[in-house]
Amino acid sequence: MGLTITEKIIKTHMISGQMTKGEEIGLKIDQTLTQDATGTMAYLQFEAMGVNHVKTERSVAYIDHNTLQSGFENADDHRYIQSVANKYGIWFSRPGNGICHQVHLERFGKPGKTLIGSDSHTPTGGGIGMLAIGAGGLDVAVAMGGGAYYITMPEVVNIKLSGKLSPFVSAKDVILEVLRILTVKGGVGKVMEYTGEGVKTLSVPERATITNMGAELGATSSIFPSDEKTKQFLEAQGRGEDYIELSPDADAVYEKTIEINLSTLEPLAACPHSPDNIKTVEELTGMNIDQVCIGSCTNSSLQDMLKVAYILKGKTVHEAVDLSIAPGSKQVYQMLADCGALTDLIASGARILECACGPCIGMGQSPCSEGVSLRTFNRNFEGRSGTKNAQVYLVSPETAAVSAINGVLTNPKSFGELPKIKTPENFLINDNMIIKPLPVGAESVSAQIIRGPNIKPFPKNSPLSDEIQAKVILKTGDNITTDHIMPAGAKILPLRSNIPAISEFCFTAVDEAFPQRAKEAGGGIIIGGVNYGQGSSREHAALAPLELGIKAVICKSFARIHKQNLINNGIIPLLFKNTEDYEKVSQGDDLVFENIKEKLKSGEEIVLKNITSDAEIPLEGEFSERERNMLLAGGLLNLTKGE
Ligand code: MIC
Ligand code: SF4
Repeated sequence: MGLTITEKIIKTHMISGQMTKGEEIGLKIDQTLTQDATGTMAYLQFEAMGVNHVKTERSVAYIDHNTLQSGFENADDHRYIQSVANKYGIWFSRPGNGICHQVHLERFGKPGKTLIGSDSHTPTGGGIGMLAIGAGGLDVAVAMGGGAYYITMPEVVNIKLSGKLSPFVSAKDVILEVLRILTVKGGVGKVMEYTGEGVKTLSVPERATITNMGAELGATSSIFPSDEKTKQFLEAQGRGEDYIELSPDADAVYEKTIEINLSTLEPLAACPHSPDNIKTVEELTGMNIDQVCIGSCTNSSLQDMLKVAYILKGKTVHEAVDLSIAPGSKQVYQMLADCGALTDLIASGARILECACGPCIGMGQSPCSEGVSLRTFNRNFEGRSGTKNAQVYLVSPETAAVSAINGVLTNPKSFGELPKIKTPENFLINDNMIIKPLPVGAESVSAQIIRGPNIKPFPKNSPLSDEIQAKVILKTGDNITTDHIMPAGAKILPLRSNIPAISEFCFTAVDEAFPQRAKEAGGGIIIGGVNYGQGSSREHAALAPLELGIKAVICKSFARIHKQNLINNGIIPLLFKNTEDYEKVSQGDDLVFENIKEKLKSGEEIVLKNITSDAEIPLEGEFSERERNMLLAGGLLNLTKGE
């Protein structure tokens, strides 16, 4: 039987398990990446593992999220990460060099390799034919130490592209169409593999826009073949030797096939507050807008920026609109300057931001009250922009730029002509902002780690007790995101390496009193609905609840990375066996799990007793043996250290 691209990469990297759908498999990881908002924790955990040098082919630490330095905290974190990187063999991409996924694609990504990153948009690397997966910081730390990364053998979905995008319709519209079809839950447990004649019409950066936002489907990853276009891109990046050809076998078997004809797509928008709430731009045309933001790891390539510059050339941003633009990397920024396109952006009145995540993670540019913001980003969760009642629409760079001039949401097709912007023959290569680490040796062993006062040890769990008795501290609805659990933004992000301090903000987006209530009760249990923990990979959404004494989360279904983060930290993620039993538990109820330790060990059914209502509720735990052992030990670090 023929293999898909995903299966081919898995096959050459599998350390344990069977390639049978639903089985746990262990993968050898070739490359890792971290960013600064999750990196400090990942490196503190790496240090705790006592390994003296990374064992991967390439590990890179990026500084791109916490770049607003309104106090010492973020700058201290950057110093800490730089010193760890230097000592342990990790390449360091300095602040100003760009967004991790964009830079990784340009300078390090290699077809056929595995990459895990402590950021949910790591699958951007699938645009260049890598099997790239978002993971928790602890998983990345383990992979840096040479350990396997475990996933459930995914189902592979074939997204077969035909035709060719019309002018003003872009890669962003392709992934918005996929989100319309599959929704934010549609990718769970799956890898989206793009095939078909239409693939050849898309450049690597366009492919990367699509694989990037595959994260919003809840997918394990998304991947494109490695072909002539990949070769051209790598050659233009001066890395022709990294090219290998990679395509599915002619008789590869897919779980299902979704056909999309690129020629028939129209400009689309994801409406508030979910990336799958899709309408055509035409339907929304004429809507007043207050702000436009262009950039983020989804849409900040040179190609995207050149299209925007072409549209803005000789125009002025509408007086009702505030436009900001953040190029994705120093390479993109400098090339825009060299060809004069930056002048067009500046002249139009756009506010040029540094090459970083910026507004995407609420680091500045929060919209006005009830403001309508068009963003080329990938997430429009409520409050993520920093303004709770803002209305964020996700659109393509073309739609964003044309609308910024008109002051209302506009179908970009009305603009007129747009020349086809090709990948340049040679990108400008200057890696002067990437620091090579010390080679392993006496110097690296004695190198000092710089730890500022904001860097506090991470919370540690203890081995599981025989019985858990606790209160329901919070009951939530469906689709709770990690932005709800652990909000980001300029005020909270500087506390990413200080768990006691950041936990004061845990769940405050949903319920201001949560941290206090949890502390007063000495911890407790959370009840959730469907797709609990979707969105970001932030481990803080498990570490802060751990700090507040949360023992278990019971819900209807979990998002993949968050479930893993809970297990890694010894918080038990359980499912209602019958989803209607969700109704039998209320906030404030007293619950007990008798013999939980024995039951987890033996795999016997876990029954929850609701003391308050006297109900008995059967639960399910979907765990591999390795995961059971982690939960019994109180988390992955305890298990690794044999505690
Ligand atoms: C995000 O887009 O939400 C982030 C910030 O990049 C996160 C990581 C984080 O919370 O630090 C992600 O997507 O994993
Ligand atoms: Fe940064 Fe936004 Fe991309 Fe997350 S989604 S990595 S915050 S640009």
